[in-house]
Amino acid sequence: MTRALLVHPEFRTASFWNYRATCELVGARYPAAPLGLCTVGALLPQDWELKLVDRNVETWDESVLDWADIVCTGGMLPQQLDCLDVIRAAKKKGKRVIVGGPDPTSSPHIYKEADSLVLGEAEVTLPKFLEDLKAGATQPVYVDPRSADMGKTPTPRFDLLKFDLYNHVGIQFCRGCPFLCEFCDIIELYGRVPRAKSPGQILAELQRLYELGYRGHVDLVDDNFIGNKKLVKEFLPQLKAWLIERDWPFEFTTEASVNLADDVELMQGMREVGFFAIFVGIESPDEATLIAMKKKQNTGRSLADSVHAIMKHGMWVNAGFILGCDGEKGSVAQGIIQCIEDTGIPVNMAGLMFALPNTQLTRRLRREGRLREDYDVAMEGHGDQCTAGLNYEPLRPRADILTDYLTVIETTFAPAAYFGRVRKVAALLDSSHRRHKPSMKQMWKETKAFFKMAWKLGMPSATRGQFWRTFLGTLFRNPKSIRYIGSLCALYVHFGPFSRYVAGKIREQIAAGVAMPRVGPRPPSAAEATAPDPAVASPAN
Ligand code: B12
Ligand code: SF4
Repeated sequence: MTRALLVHPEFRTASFWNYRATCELVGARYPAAPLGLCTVGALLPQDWELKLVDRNVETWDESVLDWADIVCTGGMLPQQLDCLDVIRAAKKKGKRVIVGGPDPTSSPHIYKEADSLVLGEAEVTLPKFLEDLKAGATQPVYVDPRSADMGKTPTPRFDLLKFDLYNHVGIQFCRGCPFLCEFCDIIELYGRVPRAKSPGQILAELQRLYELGYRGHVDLVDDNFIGNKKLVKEFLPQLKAWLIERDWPFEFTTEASVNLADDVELMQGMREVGFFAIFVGIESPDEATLIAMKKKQNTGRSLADSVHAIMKHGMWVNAGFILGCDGEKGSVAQGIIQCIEDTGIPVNMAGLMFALPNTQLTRRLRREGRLREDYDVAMEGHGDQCTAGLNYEPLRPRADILTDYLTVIETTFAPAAYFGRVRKVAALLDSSHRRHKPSMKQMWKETKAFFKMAWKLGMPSATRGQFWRTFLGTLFRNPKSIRYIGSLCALYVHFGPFSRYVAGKIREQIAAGVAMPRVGPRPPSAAEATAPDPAVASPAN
């Protein structure tokens, strides 16, 4: 019997979504479970013996490699350094290593120490690798231009997870997005025609989680959950019936484009099944900038009205903002700060533009000679788009963009500003319909978390007044929303120190005044060179 070790590399550096300090309040060690590797686990021969080690949540003992015949690893860009360490450790022990996932797919040249790169969607490329493995003749690289038929994706091997170590688990309804944002790698990796699993498949996945004893927060990790509204509208009533039969074991979050606010039926449907938060890419309040980044779906609307409409349907909104885009004509700080205030979004992931490998933006910057030579190489101490952005020569002076960013971070994450926005959410968030009842175990976890949070936020003078005003105010005025407002407060245990860390790093960058080296000699990788332009290759549905 073949023994396969699935290793989820560590996110080593501080980053916006690495909110471990908040997870620790509820006894978890990392926000999200590794859904990609659970899916790979389900695609490997089921008579193989599998073990999953997530380096974000467990202590690594290299001897675990001795057990394995084959090591499967991979992930996203912030996991690159750790992934390379895993590959080297496994190779040192003479193990066969296969690598996959979004970063190896977009930057395969970085991972060539592995025996085989099984790129793209494993549903498409893994079968050929397994066939070759059986025949004793594996190749160094497996690529396939076809997209996976989501109707055939198996239920991920959730049984490999230790649920208590995570804040939530993910499931995936669809891949791909119909829009055309210039900086986005989703449409290159997964195409512009959203491909969805059938309602039956998703319900089978939820059933599996249910049988394994998991309860609570499930994140639908779709790039854009409403990419195909028709499919979602067909699915939601079936999900509701399933939840009723099992007395509402789960509640949900997801990512969606802001045009969700235009569809009351859809928001109503999501509210009825217990969605409580969604992430929306706002990017910029400035229409010219949005048009320059090809994010036209965000133009011609009041962003504040759209966000408030979603909140009134029981879902708080987290949002992304980007600074440093080519379309910016001057300082953008005040516009973004005003937008964040008007929309009342507490968790705004304001970041610097980052040219991800395998995007229209990256190709354009390369053509224009503005891309940094090592733009796709993760470096020790570099984080995400908050501290390692602008990996190219921007049009506006770099120092101006960094100063704008510093102003946005310091203003919007100051305790009074953050908690003020949480209070706005508390005033708008309608929780009258909620049916999910946390289990006794969850309630006990949340009670303990409250005391830890009260210690961390309710005692220090910097946050004391804001925290108690927000928490107690909600308890009196909108008690049904208290769990959710409590979560937003708890996130500040991470975002408070993280925003100060980012501000410090940006100050250092401004002081150093470093201009990034101009484009180097590296030609585009095979994946970059052959990537079809999404605008041409896959028309939106
Ligand atoms: C959910 C999600 C998150 C979550 C949780 C992720 C986690 N588990 O920790 C959060 C919010 C934390 C997150 C954060 C970030 N994310 Co993210 N995230 C996603 C998202 C939307 C879904 C991931 C997922 O579960 N997919 C479903 C599974 C089934 O797909 P998969 O993991 O890709 O696995 C498939 C294949 O890749 C392959 N595969 C995967 N692993 C392996 C291994 C082997 C051996 C093989 C053979 C195959 C294989 O097989 C699987 C089945 O086909 C993806 C986009 C996407 N559509 O995937 C972005 C994505 C992975 N994130 C990305 C990025 C950039 C980030 C951030 C850096 C910035 C950001 N967007 O906020 C941060 C950094 C996080 C950190 N801690 O530092 C990029 C990665 C680009 C790259 N080149 O690496 C993606 C592709 C999209 C994007 N632009 O945001 N993310
Ligand atoms: S809306 Fe834009 S950024 Fe979001 S997934 Fe679609 S194309 Fe990418």
